[in-house]
Amino acid sequence: MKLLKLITTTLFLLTLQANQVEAMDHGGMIMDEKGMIMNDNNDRLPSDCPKISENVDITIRAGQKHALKFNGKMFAFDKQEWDVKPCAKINITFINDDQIRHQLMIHGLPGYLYPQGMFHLELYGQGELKASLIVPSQKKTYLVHCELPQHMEKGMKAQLKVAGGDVDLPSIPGISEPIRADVYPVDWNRSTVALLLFCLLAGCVLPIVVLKNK
Ligand SMILES: [Cu+2]
Repeated sequence: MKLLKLITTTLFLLTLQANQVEAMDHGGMIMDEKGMIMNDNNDRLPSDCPKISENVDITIRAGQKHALKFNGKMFAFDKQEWDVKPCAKINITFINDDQIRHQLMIHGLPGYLYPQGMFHLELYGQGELKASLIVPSQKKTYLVHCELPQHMEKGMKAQLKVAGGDVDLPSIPGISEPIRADVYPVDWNRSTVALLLFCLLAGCVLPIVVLKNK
């Protein structure tokens, strides 16, 4: 009896471990403890594409260090624009250089291939994911972004163009102007003017005092 119990427990534990290691695959979504891939497409052609026109390997890095070149931005991808041929297959390697969660989402794809028109990679911290998509033949610009709160507003926005794209999307760092630029209004009242004059005066006088005392 004891032996039977031991065998059953061992089998149960082994099954549990196997389930934890194996990534979960729910329809178009593959998920494990490091990240998630949604709507990976290696071979299903868009209805307007007789065949794949080209294979493009693209590495996209995400992280705070990529935003350093853009004033006022905090997060970014290492590139803000990609251009591929109609019916291209894009093999994406997504690398997160940060310790925080980032996503790579591409929107506006045909819904019969990509549910909700979306291709989605996500890493909960530093790491790497690989997945592919095949784009239709239409000359179009697709939004690429990270949808975590404030990440797109803080710079994690880019565009994927097919055949040169049909438009430049707004607020792409280094590429296009925002629809509404950030404004930092100053309330010019007596005290702010007085404070400004005081700072100017202090800035002029202090160096003289310091130099004289040397
Ligand atoms: Cu992000």
